[in-house]
Amino acid sequence: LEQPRAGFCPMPPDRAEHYVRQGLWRGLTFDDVLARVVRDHEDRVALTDGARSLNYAQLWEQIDAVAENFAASSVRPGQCVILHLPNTIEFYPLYLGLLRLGAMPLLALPGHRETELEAFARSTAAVGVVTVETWLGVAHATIARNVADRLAREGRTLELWTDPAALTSASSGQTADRSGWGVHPQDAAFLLVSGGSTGVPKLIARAIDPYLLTLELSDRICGVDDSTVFLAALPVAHNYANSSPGALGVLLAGGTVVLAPAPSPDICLPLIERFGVTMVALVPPLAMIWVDALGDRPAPESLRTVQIGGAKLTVSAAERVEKAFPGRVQQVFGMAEGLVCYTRLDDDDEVRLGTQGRPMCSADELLVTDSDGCPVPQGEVGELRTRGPYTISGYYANPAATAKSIDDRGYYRTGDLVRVRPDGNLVVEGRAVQVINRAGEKILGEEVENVLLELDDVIDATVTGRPDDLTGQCIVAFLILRQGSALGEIDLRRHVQGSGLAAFKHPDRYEIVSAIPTTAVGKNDRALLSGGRAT
Ligand code: J2J
Repeated sequence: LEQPRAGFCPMPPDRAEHYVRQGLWRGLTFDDVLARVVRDHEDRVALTDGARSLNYAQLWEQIDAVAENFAASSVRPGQCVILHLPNTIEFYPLYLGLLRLGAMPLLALPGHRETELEAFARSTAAVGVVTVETWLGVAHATIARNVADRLAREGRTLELWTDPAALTSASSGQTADRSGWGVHPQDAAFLLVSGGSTGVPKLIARAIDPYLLTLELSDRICGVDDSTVFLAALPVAHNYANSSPGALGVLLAGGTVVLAPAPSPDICLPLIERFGVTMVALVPPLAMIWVDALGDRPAPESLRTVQIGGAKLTVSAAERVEKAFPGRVQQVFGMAEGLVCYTRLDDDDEVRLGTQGRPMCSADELLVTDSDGCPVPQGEVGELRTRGPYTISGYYANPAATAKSIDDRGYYRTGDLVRVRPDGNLVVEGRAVQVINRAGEKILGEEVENVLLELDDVIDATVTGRPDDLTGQCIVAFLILRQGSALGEIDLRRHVQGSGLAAFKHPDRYEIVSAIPTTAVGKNDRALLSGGRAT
């Protein structure tokens, strides 16, 4: 890829024009919006990790330093830089600084490992990776270093920046001519990782016009303003914690973002008390862990909104969360590809606890179809397809995935099975495509199977999700071994650990079996193995 932005699938021109005419796409940059916030709230804390804080004036300066420092190290507008970062205080200066320059940041998840990073670097022709030396005991820099070494053997350079703070420190000079900086508001600005359905995650390019729309609508629907204090418990590199409304939505409204190093209640509950956090975004299993950890203790009084999304929340779980916290539960059904649905803060209890809400924008178009794409009768379960002012028209540099996921009318096939109630609220009923959803992390069984099948003794492998109280679904590997094989669970674990596969994709359990049930066409029957209903 000589021109990394060429992998972007733009909105068809007639629809783009329509969204501009409707005033949904406004041609602004994040900087335009942030500049206003900085003017009004210079001294207000924008970001804190508990130890260090940045006020809005400092945030603005650091964004500039990042843009200058990357320009000085010859990163050019249009080139991709991978951000492989946990919730550090440098995350937003780096992300927004690369955008100011017009370079294309790729938001890799902290849980990604060599397999993912290498694939990302290859498909984007990334020029470098920003990472940290270590985080919570994991040698992150080694991951990027190993990828860089492998690419180097092919004569490709992947630069490593392992000290984020050095990149946010003031640069020596100011570029006199910034005329080539920035990106057209309808062109690819940054890359997200799909939660969806192929082996190595697909990449999603997002443009500023549509993304700003999601942030502004999310802020309005979630009541975010300059008094909001948001706890980022989940990785902000994920679309949910970044944009629904997430840390970025809160920053663009002049609120305060508290970055948690890990989502556990022993870390997060004290941060909520200390900073008077008003809003938090969780995935269902995490919400249950928090509820358990609270026990009979009262939850922090400041918490007004507890968002839950990323995976299905059962009604009983929703009731338990609502009882444990003083604030209200808000369900969020979203995807990095675009569409986000919310229950509204003033919906009655039955809607808030029993549905996944409704689209955030009146221009979102939804279809519920059978497998041929024909609409099912109103109220029945079918596959959700959607298009609209902030849903992608295709995956990044991946025509095969685009052909599979975008139908001939431009609708994105979500792979989710839903029904739409007469009041317009959606209920998610399952997946049309089998993806394991472990605590909100999406794993395709085939990817893990391929790793297990590298072992000579493994004849067949099927990896599925199985219902689990803690994680929603745990990952179970069913294996058929060669006769007389002495391979045991320890060997399998060691192999997976050494494979470079992200840790969150490692099976929780291994079951050695003599046969794997198959479907009518002879494929291993994942649905049956997962103990779930066939989809
Ligand atoms: C059931 N399934 C859900 C929900 C997502 C906001 C919130 C979440 C994401 C996200 C996001 C669900 N109930 N409430 O990007 O901005 C499953 C669906 C969906 C897939 C998308 C956001 N909320 N899901 O989770 O790209 O299967 O985004 O298609 O990681 O998660 O995953 P992802």
